Amino acid sequence: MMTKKEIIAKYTPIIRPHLSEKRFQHSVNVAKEAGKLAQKYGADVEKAVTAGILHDIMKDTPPEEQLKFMEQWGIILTDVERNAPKLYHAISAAGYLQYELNIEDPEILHAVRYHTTARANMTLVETIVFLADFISADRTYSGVEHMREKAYRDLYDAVVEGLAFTIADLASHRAPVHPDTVAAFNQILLQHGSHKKGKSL
Ligand code: DGI
Ligand code: FE
Ligand code: FE
Repeated sequence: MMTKKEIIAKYTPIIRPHLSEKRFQHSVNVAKEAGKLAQKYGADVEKAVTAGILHDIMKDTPPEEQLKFMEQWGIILTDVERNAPKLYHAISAAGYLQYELNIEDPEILHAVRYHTTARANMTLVETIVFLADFISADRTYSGVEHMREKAYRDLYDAVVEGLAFTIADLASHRAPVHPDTVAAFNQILLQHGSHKKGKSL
């Protein structure tokens, strides 16, 4: 068993050279938030904190460099992914964990891989890392306090709200929405019954 502090201390020298000061602090904040959410919801705290500290390790790496790494590792992108450089960092980070850090745990790898798009039927750890990225201490968007409160009241309600925001924001900018994002939204709505609160369309 490692404590949250020990996990953050272990991975700090690994992520630090890859990241700006701001992005480094964000990563630490997401790790701490993921640990808190994991405790609240009875998820594996070590996996949540590990995925949290590592989730954005490739965020400050130029997209072309990320593409080269992904090619080396045999990672094939879909058309939507190839045309959205902002999506590269989650996919290339999962590759970095697997092939450079030799992390084998599929739940940690998936939590990193799907932290931006989400996907249908996420595990509790994946769900928690996705949400921790939305509500970490450095987030300042309007409504963040409401999201933080919701995250500790109803995990899936908060995830649906986050996904709805992301989908609406992408649509408003005429940016392609990743199929995994739509699938996550639909699955959680249908499974957790939030659709009953909405208008019947
Ligand atoms: O890396 P962070 O800034 O902490 O957060 P993130 O990994 O959630 O990245 C957010 C960015 O990813 C934001 O600019 C919107 C973009 N994004 C999220 N979901 C999708 C997406 N872009 C496309 N094209 N499609 C998606 O489904
Ligand atoms: Fe990210
Ligand atoms: Fe992030």
